[in-house]
Amino acid sequence: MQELVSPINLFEYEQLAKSHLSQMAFDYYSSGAWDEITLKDNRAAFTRIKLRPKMLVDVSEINLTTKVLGEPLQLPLLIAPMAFQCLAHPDGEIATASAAVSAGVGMVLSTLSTKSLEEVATVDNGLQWFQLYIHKDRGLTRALVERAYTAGYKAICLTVDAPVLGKRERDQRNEFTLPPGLHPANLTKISGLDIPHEKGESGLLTYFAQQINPALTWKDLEWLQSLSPLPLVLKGILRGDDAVRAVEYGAQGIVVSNHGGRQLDGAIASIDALPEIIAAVDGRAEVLLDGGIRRGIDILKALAIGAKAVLIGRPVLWGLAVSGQAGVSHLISLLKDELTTAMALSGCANLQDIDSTLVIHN
Ligand code: FNR
Ligand code: LAC
Repeated sequence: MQELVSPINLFEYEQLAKSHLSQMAFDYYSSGAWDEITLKDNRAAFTRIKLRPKMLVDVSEINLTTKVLGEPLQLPLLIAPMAFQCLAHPDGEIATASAAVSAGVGMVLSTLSTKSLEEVATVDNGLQWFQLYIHKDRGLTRALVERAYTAGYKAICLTVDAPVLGKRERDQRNEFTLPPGLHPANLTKISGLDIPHEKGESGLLTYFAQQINPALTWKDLEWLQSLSPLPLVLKGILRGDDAVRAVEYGAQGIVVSNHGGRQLDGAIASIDALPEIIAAVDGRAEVLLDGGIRRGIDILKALAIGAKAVLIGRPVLWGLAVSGQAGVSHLISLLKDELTTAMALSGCANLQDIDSTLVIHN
């Protein structure tokens, strides 16, 4: 097949990225848990939502700027936390953060980044949040939060949908581990923790089983909040009652997410979970969404249902694999263009004009 020289949409980036990645890396990035039902449904659910555009509106100027937890963004977009970005490109999370800062979008850095949180913070403080995995070792967890605060991260984004790692069978088959020279940089230096090579199993799954605290409950949020003054965002909420509890426990943000279909297969598509959560939260926290965002119209639909902004995951890894920072920048500009066009065609000049009357489920 002829190589796509310059991808014109996010799907073409994925196609092109395949040839830049090892099978182990591509499988780790792309896969979902078990039968990948939720992974596919995250996309399919968007196609079930139809738009009801408004006509004869002046859309000569489209304004995409917004604020998330008080920080300005050039468009309602953040880059989702994703582990091990140096598998895609030697610059890894530094390239991603640089692209995010220059486009004026947010970025959430994974606990399991392959560049340290301090290095990534030097790229400067756009809207950078630190994604936390609470380890069994409380001292280690405390140190991570304190380091994130000292380095200037603006929020702690606690992932709550991974008490154990979901079963990604391609990773099991590949005996996923990191190649020589790559490490979870935030952990290796201070505690020597690394991703093992495990016969017949994903090394990441083993890492989770050994290191991540599966006994975490709502009560632990008080302890977490005592570690720093940073606002708390909970990532991985899929029910209205959990969203209400998140607010009661002081979360300022909620990311409606099923971890890109990588945790509980069969879980509801994130966009299908959004209406219940928007109703339950009732404006008391900012609600974001990730999972299956690939087009500007997907962002439009999420905003119409009530999300403040969305996060994109895998496409960023495809951009990184194809051409590092430039690839991520280009990919963000494609989405921005698509959102601009989608808003113009829907009769929305500002994000505030995007309301629930714009969508219908069928
Ligand atoms: C993830 N995700 C994730 N989430 C998290 O909280 N901490 C993490 O370290 C990771 N790591 C990670 C690695 C890879 C390779 C992927 C693809 C995803 C989940 C991520 O933040 C997000 O929820 C989904 O990727 C969003 O779905 P899409 O945009 O990939 O469909
Ligand atoms: C993943 C973990 C690291 O989804 O969140 O691979």
